[in-house]
Amino acid sequence: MVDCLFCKMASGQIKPDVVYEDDELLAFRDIHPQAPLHVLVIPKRHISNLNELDDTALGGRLLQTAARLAAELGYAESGYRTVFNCNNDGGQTVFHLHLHVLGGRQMHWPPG
Ligand code: D5M
Repeated sequence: MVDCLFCKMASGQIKPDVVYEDDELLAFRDIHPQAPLHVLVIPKRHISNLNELDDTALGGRLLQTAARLAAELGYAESGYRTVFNCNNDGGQTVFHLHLHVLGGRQMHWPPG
């Protein structure tokens, strides 16, 4: 999608701080980290948000990649949180599907 920030990252036009990449997925550090670990895992193909995710295998790979990265970066045992924000009430600001992976501090419930 022409004007999508995360599509530009997926195509290499904009270079984020990448922690993982394969043919289908990209993971990079959030520019405004909300925790010591704050990584976003995205599909390279444009999907606006969770409402538009029609590929269960891709959804599974997003989740597995988040868990694997959290483990590789040292947060499996202490714990971490994964979040998909969807649309206005969900707090979504970038309309390209992304899975937040947050760790390194105590998370709270309910979330803000
Ligand atoms: O989360 C969108 C997230 O995207 C938010 O946590 C900031 C992050 N973001 C925005 N611009 C960039 C760049 N350029 N690099 C890395 N991270 C970025 P949402 O769930 O839509 O509120």
